[in-house]
Amino acid sequence: MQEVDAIVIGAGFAGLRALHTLRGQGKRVLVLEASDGLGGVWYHNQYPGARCDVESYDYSYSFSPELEQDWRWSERYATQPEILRYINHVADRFDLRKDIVLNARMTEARYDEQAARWTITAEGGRQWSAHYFVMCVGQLSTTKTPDYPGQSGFKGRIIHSAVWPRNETIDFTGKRVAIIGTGSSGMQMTPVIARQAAHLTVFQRTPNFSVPASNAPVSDEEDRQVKAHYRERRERAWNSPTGLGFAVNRQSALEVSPEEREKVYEAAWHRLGFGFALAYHDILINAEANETAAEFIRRKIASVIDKPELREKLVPRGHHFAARRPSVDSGYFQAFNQDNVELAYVKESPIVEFTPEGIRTTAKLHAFDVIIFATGFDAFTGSLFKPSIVGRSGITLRQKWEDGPVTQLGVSVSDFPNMLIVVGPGSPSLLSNVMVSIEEQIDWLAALIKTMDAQGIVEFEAEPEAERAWVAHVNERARETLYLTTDSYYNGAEVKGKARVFMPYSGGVRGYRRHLRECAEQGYSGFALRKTPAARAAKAEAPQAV
Ligand code: N01
Repeated sequence: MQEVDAIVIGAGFAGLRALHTLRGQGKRVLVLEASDGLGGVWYHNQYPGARCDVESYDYSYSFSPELEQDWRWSERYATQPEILRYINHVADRFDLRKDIVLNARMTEARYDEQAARWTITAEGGRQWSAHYFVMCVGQLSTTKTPDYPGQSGFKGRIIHSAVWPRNETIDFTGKRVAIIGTGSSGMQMTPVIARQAAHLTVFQRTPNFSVPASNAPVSDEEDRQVKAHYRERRERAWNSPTGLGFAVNRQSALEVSPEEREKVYEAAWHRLGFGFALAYHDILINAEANETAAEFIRRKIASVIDKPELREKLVPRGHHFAARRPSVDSGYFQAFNQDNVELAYVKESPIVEFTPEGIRTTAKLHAFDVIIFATGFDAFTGSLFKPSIVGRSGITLRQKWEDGPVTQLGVSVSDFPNMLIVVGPGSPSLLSNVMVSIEEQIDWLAALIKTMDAQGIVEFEAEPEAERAWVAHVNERARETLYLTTDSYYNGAEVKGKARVFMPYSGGVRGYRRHLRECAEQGYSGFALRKTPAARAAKAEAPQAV
């Protein structure tokens, strides 16, 4: 069995950063990646129209000023192929590939309490032993696919947006296509496929809020400007609520005149994308303030939809703006003005079954050649529960989190020493520019490991009392927001039977950063740091049999 200092699971943005950083500290690191390529979600989500909804300059690594200066983003919001090129460039530039094992799906991680080491097993039985175990598996990588009666009998092709066929260009020309789901994936795909397909039917269950991307090519002058002030931009992102690089309006939406508000919203609509939710500081915490934004967006959406009967169905109602993840689109609503695009509103006419020809709803039979599930993910915990992660005394992570995730600072779990979860539950993760959160947590882990090395510590472990306090804090911050007012993947509603708890930390990137810093400054408060593994110490102290 190969022995290393750290095993990292997943070769997406987080895994590559963990490898580079820990290796830079002299550690022997190995990344195990289940698939045959680098990039994580950006490798798998190759659906037409896939692009990031955080600006390219912010959705990129900050650890290397040379990389920042050399890489030239071509668009404000990078497409999936461009992001994948960036990831591969980073892998080559920092010579990461030699420490990445592809096609190695971890099936089990088991903690050896006496040795304070993890044994990692991959499919096929290959094993590794590591002192540190770092889970970088993403929050949106375990797909969710409905199972309708007759589904397997459909004669055409079924594809999930997040497991898009690679090495194949799917041509929708002349095809009758269905998209089920209107989250970010469905909304991004719709206008692109609508331009190709003979007929496109979008199955909508919940109309989603969306703000236009206002995407554009990056000019040389813009590129020069950003690069001349990149540090300041990063500082702004690190000290912002969500890790986006623009200043946040500290005013309340309710303390300004309707005319002034309209002006602010109008400007945000054309420029901020996802950041529209920060046009006023109380949009996410005050229902009345939120309604001013929601009403503006509804008006904007309605204004681009030609058919009045469609307008009624597509305009989002019934939940607060951004209480569920809104989308950032490029012509989603306008696509419904095309004659070849149809809306099937499944709340009015539910899907009854799949037939060999297509989908039968309570209203009619729709015939299709291709059906695309854009139905999302088992978020946050899906990929953490897939393998068996076995901690102290044989307890699995799934058992430990039966009633919902419990963490210290969103990075560590008691009974699972020397394990770190990157951008998992209890951290800003999906409520932040995830790149900021990834780098933050990995730098924090790297500093912890440095301290451990310097002090001869072999085992770190979250303290249960600190975990209880952190979970209480996460819940308290969530209660201050509007996130709990509706069902979403933020609170476990996306999968039947899943623990219904609020998953991410809504206290903001800046606030979270302060917690991590204070923890380190206080000698890693809330963590036990041990020079002898707890189990070995307990054994030594136990009375000897005579
Ligand atoms: O998934 P989702 P996604 N019948 O869970 C519907 C990130 N992302 O892949 O809302 C009919 O958001 C479901 O309906 P409802 C981003 O964080 C980022 O689109 O549950 N419909 C919903 O409409 C995003 O939030 C980018 O009622 C069914 C949709 O499927 C996250 O990934 C791009 C159904 C699922 O929406 C997930 O996005 C893409 C059923 N049985 C994704 N089951 C960018 O950076 C589910 N639905 C731009």
